[in-house]
Amino acid sequence: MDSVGEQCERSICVNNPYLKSMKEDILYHLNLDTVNHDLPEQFGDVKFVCVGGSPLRMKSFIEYIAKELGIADPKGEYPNICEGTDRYAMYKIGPVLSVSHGMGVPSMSIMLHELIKLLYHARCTDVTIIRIGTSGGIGLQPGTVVVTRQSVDTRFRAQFKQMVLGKTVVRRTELDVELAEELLQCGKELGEFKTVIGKTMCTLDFYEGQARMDGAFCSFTEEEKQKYLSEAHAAGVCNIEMESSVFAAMCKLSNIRAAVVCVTLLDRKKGDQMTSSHEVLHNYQQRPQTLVVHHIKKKLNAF
Ligand code: R2B
Ligand code: URA
Repeated sequence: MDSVGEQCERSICVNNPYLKSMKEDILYHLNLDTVNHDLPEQFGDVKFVCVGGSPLRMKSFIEYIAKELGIADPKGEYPNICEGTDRYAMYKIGPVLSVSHGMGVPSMSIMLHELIKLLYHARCTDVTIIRIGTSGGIGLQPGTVVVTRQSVDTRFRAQFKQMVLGKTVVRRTELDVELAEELLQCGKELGEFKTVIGKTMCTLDFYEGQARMDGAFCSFTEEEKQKYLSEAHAAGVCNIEMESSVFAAMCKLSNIRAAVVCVTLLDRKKGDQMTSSHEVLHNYQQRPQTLVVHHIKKKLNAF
């Protein structure tokens, strides 16, 4: 069955009637295409995709999960599948794909268009995709891991606005409830750090856009900042980052079970700058990986 534009239960939905008639599809920013690569052969067994901002972090993630699943490469070699482009990095081990997405909504969006088509061309089924990342917390102890229930915009609405032909298209940003609860449960089982579930606010900027007063410009007072963060907190926002909205919206459109798991690096009510040591920050960044690896191991053992 061809799933272009059709409702599909277990497979990847792409909703683009023009894809069908293309002789070749070039996934430009991933340096892959449908003519020179056998995508079903190379990627058909993918069940879990983990995405995160930094290429280095996504390389260390694949090394870590390979070890945990007992399928580590004896030579410790994990080639970057997207070698030849420095836009994104991609690694694969068994059913797990690890992909970097850069910083911000546009970078995530470009990567996701091509990743979703890649999974579609590869005829993958039952795929789960999880963003592992960092964030600023609101009223949480730094190092707390937040599983996102819903990504919200800067007015705390569960929506993502995409401009198409100069018009605003509004898309929903809820994430998979069951998967979020399962990940929360994994946090409890591990018992190594605090894990909570809540709303995540997605912004277009790290500085003024996240009510920071330490950017090159600042157009508001400390009092106004605190008022805004308190409003966000009252609306159920636990943390702030920069990609979850488009991630949630696009995964929902393509029928992929999706989750966002971000560690909080600081409490934004208490400050703006990253004052923790490099070591502490590194330890925090490991936490979403630990949680997600635990989840994947549980799922694979259940098969
Ligand atoms: C979290 O961290 C990055 C900014 O430092 C951004 O990609 C995000 O969402
Ligand atoms: N990433 C963000 O987007 N904001 C923070 O405060 C920390 C990490």
